[in-house]
Amino acid sequence: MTSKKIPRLVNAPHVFCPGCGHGIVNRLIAEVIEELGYDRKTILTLGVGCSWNMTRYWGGDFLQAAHGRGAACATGVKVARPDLLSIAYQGDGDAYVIGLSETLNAAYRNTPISVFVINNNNFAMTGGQMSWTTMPGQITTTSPKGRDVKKTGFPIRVPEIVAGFENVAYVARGSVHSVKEIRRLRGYVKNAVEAQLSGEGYSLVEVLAPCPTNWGMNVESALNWMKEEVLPYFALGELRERRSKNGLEKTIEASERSSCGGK
Ligand SMILES: Cc1ncc(C[n+]2csc(CCOP(=O)(O)OP(=O)(O)O)c2C)c(N)n1
Ligand code: SF4
Repeated sequence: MTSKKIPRLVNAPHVFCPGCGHGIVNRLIAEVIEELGYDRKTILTLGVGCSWNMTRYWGGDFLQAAHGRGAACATGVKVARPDLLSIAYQGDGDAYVIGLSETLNAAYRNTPISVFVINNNNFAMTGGQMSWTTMPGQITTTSPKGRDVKKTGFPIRVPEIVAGFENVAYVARGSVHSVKEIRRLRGYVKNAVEAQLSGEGYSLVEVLAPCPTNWGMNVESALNWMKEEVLPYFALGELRERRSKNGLEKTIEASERSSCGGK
């Protein structure tokens, strides 16, 4: 039997609750960074939320952005040190509610950063408040009778918005609810990082993840709830596939030609 090597970037056991999705995604990101030889050339920008627990065992360089400012800080890192890999790691409350503007602006500019958003359908660290990704009818501490979509709107699908921006390099939504999907997610993480390293531009990978603690469920029922309620609403897959840098340059040239009447 062969044992799998733990990436150098993971230097202690994780500290998330049992059944939490964060640890799995952290591990995949660490594996991909190491595989690509960037474990000493990466700056991780962490959002405010349970993602901050990564600092307890992350063996690489990192900073913490003020709530919602992850994409803005990761942009600053990239501008100052374009030779480094700049990754933002955030929760849905951080990236999609408080920091929606920063998230969309970085994507809209096609800034070459890789953004990973853990969508666990709530603001977890602060005790399970409703987020814009909270499911219809979902009970949270601020929707104790279940989310009423007539009053608060339907869950937001940010990757679908970002995938509509013309020059964005890569957008995908993965999940950690099964081994098969974890394997597929590893490919999405690698694509996102490679899109930055090859100069194609901005990438966003949203990851659907369980938060058994704030959902008030055991691990098994949390995974079942994901399959029954969350996955039918948040479709998995690549929403914007990578194009080669040349392909992107051709798109830009074509749009420049058409905007000046083909002259
Ligand atoms: C500007 C600002 N607003 C609110 C907070 C409080 N706060 C800290 S963590 C957090 C929840 C984060 O939720 P999310 O981004 O979804 O991450 P999760 O904990 O679910 O992984 C909130 C609201 C803060 N620190 N700063
Ligand atoms: S509160 Fe939820 S998101 Fe935070 S560590 Fe626990 S299970 Fe994970």
